[in-house]
Amino acid sequence: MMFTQLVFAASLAWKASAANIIPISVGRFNLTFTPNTINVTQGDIIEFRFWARNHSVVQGTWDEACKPINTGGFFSGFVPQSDTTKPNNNTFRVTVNNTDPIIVYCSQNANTHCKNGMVAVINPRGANNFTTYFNAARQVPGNSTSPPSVFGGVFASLGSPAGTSSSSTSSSTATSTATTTSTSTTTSASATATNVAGSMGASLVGLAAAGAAAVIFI
Ligand SMILES: [Cu+2]
Repeated sequence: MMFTQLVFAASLAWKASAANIIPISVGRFNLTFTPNTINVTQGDIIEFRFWARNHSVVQGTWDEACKPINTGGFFSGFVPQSDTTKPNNNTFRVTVNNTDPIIVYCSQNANTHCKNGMVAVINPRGANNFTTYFNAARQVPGNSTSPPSVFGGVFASLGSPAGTSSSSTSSSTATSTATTTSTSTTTSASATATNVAGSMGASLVGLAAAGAAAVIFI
């Protein structure tokens, strides 16, 4: 009896802590996010799945289209994928810390993905919606901007449970110290477990950028 109760309590605790993982496909259908508008609740995890070509996800600002938000946010780096039949196994997960509208754009400048409409809005509100940002992005004169390094999310294998992160991105052991560097404030991205993976991803991205940017997947 005691044991049963214990198990029951444990399973409840597990359920309470399990976050929803909500997928967004990046570049599955040409230069788009699918879906490009989505409502999520605080604590949900957005899982960006990278399809063919070489895309990224950046949190944008309403002030200037195709530019990163000044405070907080996230950047996945570029995640190339050559297989056109499935997404890269390495997904980028961002925990939503509040219900404010969150802009997402792809910062790939070959074929100016952001300007060409590769944008999305999470939790739109009023005029802060997909159409507003899409139209603003169309007016951008040139390239979009990528933050200098990966941050604000974790890389995790497709299908892995919430709370896990991929160890395949790097063999780096720089863990605890990196966690405290940017505790994001207002916006959206989780800054808890994130920066560890952020620094791991950065090295991955460095490789990817060097190898792939000049080559094919755009
Ligand atoms: Cu893109």
